[in-house]
Parts: sequence; C-alpha cells; structure tokens
Amino acid sequence: MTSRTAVAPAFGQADLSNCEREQLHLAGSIQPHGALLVVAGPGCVVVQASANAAAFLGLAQSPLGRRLADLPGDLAERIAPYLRDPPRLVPVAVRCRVGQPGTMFDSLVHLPPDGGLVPDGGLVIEFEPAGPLVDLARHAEPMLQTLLAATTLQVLADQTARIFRDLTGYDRVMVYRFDEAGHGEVLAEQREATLEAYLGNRYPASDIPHIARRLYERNRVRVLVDVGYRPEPIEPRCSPLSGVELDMSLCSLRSPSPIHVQYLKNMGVAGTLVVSLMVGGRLWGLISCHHYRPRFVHFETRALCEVLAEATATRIAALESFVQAQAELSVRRLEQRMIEAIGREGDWRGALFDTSSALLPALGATGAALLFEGQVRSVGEVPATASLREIGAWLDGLPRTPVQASAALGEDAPGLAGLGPAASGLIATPVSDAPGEYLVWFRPERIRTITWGGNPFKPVEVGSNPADLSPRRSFSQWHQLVEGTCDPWTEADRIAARLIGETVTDVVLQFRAVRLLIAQDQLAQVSSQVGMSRQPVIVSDASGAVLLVNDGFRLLLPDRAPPLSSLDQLPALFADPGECRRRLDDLLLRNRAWRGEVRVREPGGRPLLVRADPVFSAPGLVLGHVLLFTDLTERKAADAARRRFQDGVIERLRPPQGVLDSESALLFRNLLSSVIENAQLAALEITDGTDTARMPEMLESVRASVTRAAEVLERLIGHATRSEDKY
Ligand code: BLA
Repeated sequence: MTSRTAVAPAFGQADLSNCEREQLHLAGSIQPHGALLVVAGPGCVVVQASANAAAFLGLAQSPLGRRLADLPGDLAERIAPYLRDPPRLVPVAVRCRVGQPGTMFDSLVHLPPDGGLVPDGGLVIEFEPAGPLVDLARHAEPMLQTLLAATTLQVLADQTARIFRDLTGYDRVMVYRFDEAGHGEVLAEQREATLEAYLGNRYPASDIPHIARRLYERNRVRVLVDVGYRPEPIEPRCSPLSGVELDMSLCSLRSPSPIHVQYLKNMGVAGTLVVSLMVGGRLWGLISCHHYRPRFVHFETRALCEVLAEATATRIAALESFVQAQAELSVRRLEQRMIEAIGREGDWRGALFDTSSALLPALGATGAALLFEGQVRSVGEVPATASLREIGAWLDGLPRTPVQASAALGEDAPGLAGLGPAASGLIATPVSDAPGEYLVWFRPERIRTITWGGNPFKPVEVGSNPADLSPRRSFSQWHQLVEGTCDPWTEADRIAARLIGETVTDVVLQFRAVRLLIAQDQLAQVSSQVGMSRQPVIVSDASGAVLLVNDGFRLLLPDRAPPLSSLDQLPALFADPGECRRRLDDLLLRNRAWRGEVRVREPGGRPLLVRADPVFSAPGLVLGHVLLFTDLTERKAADAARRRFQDGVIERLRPPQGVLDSESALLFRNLLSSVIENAQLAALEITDGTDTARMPEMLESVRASVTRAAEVLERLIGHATRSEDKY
C-alpha cells in the first residue's frame, strides 16, 4: 500500500483506490433542496450556515452572526423546548415559519455526534420545504400488520418492496441483502413496468465501501434528490468555536460522495432513497429506491419509512431464528434415537446412519461420513475411504472450531486430490476432543450462473485520460459461470452441523464412559479418551467409589478442593447440599436417573446442569454411574437477557408524559403496539431458535429496534400534531 492511500482522503478527494476511507461524514456541503444552520451559545447565535441559507429561508441578509430570536418568523420559539436536552440519536422535527413572507419549513434539530466532546460543538438545524402530513392512522397500521403477517423471507421482502413503492412513489424499489462477503443480491423488486428488471442480480461488495456501511448503521434513511445537484458549501467550513469541521453523520441534507453520484449517473438514475435494514446489530441489507427524475420525500414519509424498516428488520430476525429452531428440533430427535440405540444395540452409530435418519436432510447433503476410533462409516455419495481419512488429517491441521465448511474444496484444499464432483464442498464438525474424529457432510458440484449487475471484476473504468477513473459504466447483466463449487453452506447449515456435532459429542462421551465401566481391561485407553473431554464428567462404580474425574470437572472446582474419591463428597461441593444428597441417594440406592441443576459452592460459582444415569450390565445389575455436567452460565445469561427484554419492551408501551395530546397518544399507542407485537414475536423465535451464545445480542438488537422505532414514531406524531395545532 502506498503512503498516499494510507491516509484517509478528505470528502470529495477520494479516488477509486482509496474510497474505502473517504471521510463521508465531513462532507462540508449539503444538497440544495434545503438549508443548514449551526447555532451555539446561550443566545443561539448562528456560527455556520450553508451558502444558500439566506436565499432558501427568504432572509434579506446572511444569518451568520445573528441570534435565532432575531430572525423573522417563529423558529426560535418553536425549537426552544428542545434546547435544554437536545436530541442525539434521532433528530426532532419541528414545523416553523422563517423569512419575510413567513414560508413554512420542516426543521430537523440535532446535536452533531461529537457535540458531547467538543465544548459547545453547536446545535444543527436543517430546513426542508414543509410537506403534506401523512395520514398515519390510515396508512401506518395496515402496513405494519402486513409486515407482521409475512411467514417467509421472500414474502416479507416482496411486501416490503410493495409497501415502500406505494408509500414513496419511486420508479423502482429493491430489497437488497448482503452475503457474508458483503456482496449484495436483489431479493425483491417493484418497478415501473417499462424498466429492465434487476431482480436476482448480484452486485460486488466494492460498490458500497465499509466506511459508508458503518455510516448507514447510524443514519438509517438517506435521500439523494438530484444527481445533477450543485452542492452548497457550509460557511465557514470549520466551526469558529471548536475549529473542527461539522460531523454530518446524522444530517439529512449531507452531500453524498461524488464517486457514488457518478455511479448513479452511470446507471441512469436521477434520485434515490435508501433505508438501512439492521438485523442482530449488523447492516443486513438495504431498501434501495431509484427514480429516473429528481425526487424529494418529506420528513414525515421518511420517518414512516424508518419505522417500517425497523419492523421489516425485526421480522427478518424472527424468520431467521425460526429456521434455527427447526434444526434444533430435529437434532433433539436424533439424540433421543442415539441414546436408545446405545441401550438396545450397545452402539449409537446405527441410529445415526440408518435409513430413516435425518443426517442428510438436516444439512441438505448428499453424503455423510463419520470418522471415529480409526473407523469410517458413511451414507450416500462420499469419496473413497482413503480420501475420507485424508480429509480427517486436513481438518486436524485447521484451527479447531465447532464447524469447518468449504463450498469449493478444490480451491480451499488443493492438497486433497481427486475427490470428484460428488464432493465439491463439505461441512465438518468434531465429535470428540480426540484428533481425527469428525462427522463430515458432502454436497456435489453445482455448476451455476451468477448474474451480476455489471462485471464484478471491473468495478472501475479508465476513461481516455488515465486520470479519468469512474465506477463502471455498464450495468448490463454479466453472467459468471461458476464451477467446482457446491451450493453455499448457510448460517442455518452451520448451526445444524454444530448442534449435531455437540449432540454426538455428548453421546460419544456417554458411550465411552459406559464402555469404561464394562471393559475394565481397556481401562487405560478408554479412560484417557473420557479424561480428555472438556465436558465435565465423573464415573463411579456401583457403590459410588469414583473411578474417574476428568479435568473438565476439576476445572469447575476451587483450587483447594480435595480430590474426589467418592460420590458422597459431591454434596459438599454444591450450594444446596441437602437436595444433592437426596438425588444421589435416589441414584445410588434406587437406580433413578438425576436430571437437575446445581450451583458450585463458592462466590460466583457456576450453574451446572446434571445428567446422571445408572449403567446396567443386565436388568437390575448395576455396573456403575455416569455423571455428565453442562455449564449453564451462558444459558443463564440468555435468560436474564430475555427478562430484560420483556421489561424494556413493556416500559416502552407508555407514551412519553405530556408531549402528546390524548388523541395522538392513542395513535402512538396503537402503532407502537404493532411494533411491539412484532418485537415480541421475534423475541419468541429468537429464544427458541438462536443458540444461547448469540441470544443476548440478538434480543438486545430487537430491543434497540423497538426503542428506536418508538422514538421515531414519537417524533413523527409529535411533528404531525404540533403542525396541525399551529397552522
Ligand atoms: C454508496 N453504493 C452506495 C450505496 C448503494 C450503492 C446502495 C448507498 C447509497 C445510500 O445509502 O444513499 C450501490 N446502489 C448500489 C447498488 C445498487 C444500487 C449495487 O441501487 C444495485 C441496484 N462505488 C463504486 C465504487 C466505489 C463506490 C467502485 O461502485 C469506490 C471505489 C463508492 N458507494 C461508494 C461510496 C458510497 C457508495 C463512497 C457512499 C455514498 C455516500 O453515502 O456518501
């Protein structure tokens, strides 16, 4: 990397080599369909203004240096209530009159994001033409209910595109989803009949730099009114108080990057409205609207777009979690059958590989193989045994993770020769902590064509003059023939593979522990296999004398705990020794299995799930006992997150005190209850379906979504009622 590209280029100075770091938030100018003022100090003196401010607001002279209260109109009076506690995240919207003829404007008031750091960084006021008020009572509720009723991602995306087109009137509306690599795909589209379809097209990640994606996580709705616009500079460019440029991250009027403007011109688009879809705290996709003539949408419509996008995103979280819940259900059935098979046949492998097993359908695979204790078992289309062993060795060489997946083995593992088209991709999960023991699924090659909206390998074009670089000019479909790959492994596939891997690992441990009891002659070998497991386990003989405690269990206990020689010592280790004693007696004296929770007796001791079973050599003849423990710390954190979610969401149902009159408070409550219904449904799916480690984060993001939607709704309804009252 050259030193020139290592420096973050200023706004408008980026070229196609360093646009990843263009300072988009320091645009220093606005689009001319509005005007911007920065006011500071107790007198609210105008310290910065867009060059068009006087003309746009109908003032005889520049507002720079004047107090808001001295400007003609009712601006100062109208925004006074917000000066004490200015909004940071979501701007407040106020309708006001400015200028001699008293023209009406919608003004958006907010603090710049760094306003807290720079002493008196100023308050930003953006002015836009006042628009007609949206009939929220009539439109918003049915739209929210439609989104809530969608039962698949495709239906949801289609409905979202339809609703956005009805609401905004753009020529084309697309729902655009990012994949793991950041490439985008048009999932749903509504368009003017005469336009070429973009549905199904893919666009390379390089079309939207990371720095822009991060900005869109904060500023959720962007409008570019006219690609042919002349930017109005902010004067002076740096604040006379702080000496720094205005952070325009939250500004609706911010000038977009000239590179992107060129891109849209190349595409033939004149105006855009783009709304972020945030799922699980990440930018999942965009709702991208194109118009072929300049187009402006008023604040109220944009705010409604933001609320609807939150609803769509929340519904996406719910639908994605539902897929995971299904996987979990089928894994639980598989586990049951394996445990039964141990009882019946003394082995669990049959249950995994019999014809009715869910092993292949669970992963949409055409073959699967188990590498276990030096043996190989398989079902369906798999490579030859020697190749399977090579795959085991290759997996041993990779960093140890719960799941390894490749959709292009030929490329990812060139050393694995000649696997053939039946195994173009694999997904693998360890079934024990020993090397070489895996469950592996295979998918065959699928030669397919990806349709890109323009050549993805040429995001950039050089004009006749080498300095004349431009984003690509051609957006005609570009077909890429992809060979040597299988259908991609999805997040749901990874979760299913991991769940099955964890389940089989448990079963393997149980199985080995049982064998430890039965095959005393192999004690050394088997006990080292059990001992190696990270999952805590204790094995005792029929009388309760401990035969084995592994490191997994010892690690749970305080350092000074004495070595465990008998199960009778267990109660003293846990917080409720009486209950533990009773369950142990049931196990040792009455051969009753023990399922329950205990907590290690020490400050901050871990909560554990206990699964203890007697092992029989013949009916009524007990060989010994196996006690498996599962650390519940993560699950408890997830439970706490669920409770916090419920409390947080219910808290939100109350409309803010005194801000809204009774009629609008009722409207607020009605709309918010749809938003909350949506969120609670999502929370249900998330708690059922998401793995416990990600659950707190997913719930938190739904909660953040509700909070944000509530805030935007409040601003929107506040704007509508205040505007109606006054004018
Ligand atoms: C931004 N590029 C964007 C945005 C989209 C696209 C949606 C966000 C615009 C917004 O939120 O307002 C791309 N738009 C698309 C695509 C479709 C679409 C793929 O409608 C498909 C139908 N762009 C390039 C290259 C660079 C680049 C090569 O093609 C840089 C080297 C830069 N794109 C770029 C920049 C932005 C951007 C800098 C940020 C614009 C801004 O917010 O200021």
